[in-house]
Amino acid sequence: MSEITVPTQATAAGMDPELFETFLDQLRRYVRERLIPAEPGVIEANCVPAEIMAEMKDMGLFAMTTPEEFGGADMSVTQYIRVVREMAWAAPAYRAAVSINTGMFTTAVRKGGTREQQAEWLTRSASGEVACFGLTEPDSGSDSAALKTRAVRDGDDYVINGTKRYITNAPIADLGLIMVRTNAEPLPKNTHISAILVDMKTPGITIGSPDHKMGQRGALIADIIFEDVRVPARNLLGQEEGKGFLAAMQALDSGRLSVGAAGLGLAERALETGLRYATERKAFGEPIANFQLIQAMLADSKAELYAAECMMWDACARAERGRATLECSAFKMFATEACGRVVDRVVQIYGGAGYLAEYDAERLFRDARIYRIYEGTTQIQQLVIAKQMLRDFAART
Ligand code: COS
Repeated sequence: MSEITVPTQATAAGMDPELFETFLDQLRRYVRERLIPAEPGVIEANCVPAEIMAEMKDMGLFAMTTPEEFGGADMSVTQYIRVVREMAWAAPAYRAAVSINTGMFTTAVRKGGTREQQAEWLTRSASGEVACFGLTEPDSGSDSAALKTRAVRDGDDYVINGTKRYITNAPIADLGLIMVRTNAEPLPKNTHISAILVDMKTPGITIGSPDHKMGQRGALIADIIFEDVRVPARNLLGQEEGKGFLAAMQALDSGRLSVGAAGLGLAERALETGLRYATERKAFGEPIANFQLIQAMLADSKAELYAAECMMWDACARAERGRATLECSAFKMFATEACGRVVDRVVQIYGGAGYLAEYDAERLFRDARIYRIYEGTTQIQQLVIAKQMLRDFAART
């Protein structure tokens, strides 16, 4: 399967539409015939096997959103998010391995990096060097602007000290975009925060042991500890202090589309599983799918996923036209909450079997839970949406 490659004939609106649809069909087959059957090994070893990582690199999955000039396919937002949704039918570990590169890392470097930074770091990211995105810390999650990791200028370097927490891909990362405080005191619009590109092999960086999580085996998260880590000042994103919060928020808009699509894909798979079980399992002498209370759960799930899919198309189209913070948050919130309801109903349809580890329903239920939390909790999405609504209201009254 690894001979599939992302074609690189990008147009102004992303990849050539026909080539893209062909690629998406091939990817769907790769997910069904290669990634899903390999899931037990991912779960057992708690990592994506090296040969699958190599295949995903060869296929160009790390380069989907990179501009062509830096070795990528330059997919549009819609195309990329449709790929994420397809990948999310398989265990979340596969998407986690590529999506920091293709989502938050590439978005931030494309929007905020200098040309030299883009040439170096986007090329490395596209070639499959795994990226991580360091925002969260032990004492700052939702309140990102309160982060404490310091970067202090010293000659031609910045010296970084601090700890990042729950960082996806930290144990396997080659590249990092790390949010740091370049001013001890808070500044207006959070301009005390800067972003810095870090080679993760730099002396002074220690990676904690991978955290034990509720689900999503193989998607690794860990602490990153910086102790007097010297990074060339030319690695400061945009070569300007104070741009880090903006870079993080723009990257999170993209990350929220990706998590919304991941929730949608996982929920679609769960519903397919539930539908099959309902037609095969018999009670009172007939398939349980014949019972209207089972049908109600199937129908509610289908309707919610249809709504989430419509939001996905619209939010992506808006993000292609400009800033779409409200819609990215609304899609992420709705799709991941709907995903939570769907996986819960699927466990219910399975009955007692749904509580057993040997059935997919139990694992999908656990894997889904984090989608309502990372890249901003549902409650943070509510704040983002309401802030934008109140601002728009004030502007027109
Ligand atoms: N796009 C462009 N610019 C943005 C932006 C976005 N999505 N979000 C914020 N900004 C810029 C704006 O310039 C903004 O000022 P104005 O709104 O006055 O124009 C400025 O940044 C400050 O933004 P804001 O006032 O909203 O910052 P707050 O400190 O109030 O923080 C929240 C806002 C809480 C929403 C933010 O900290 C957040 O998203 N937290 C959650 C972090 C998260 O998702 N973590 C999960 C893991 S990270 S991988």
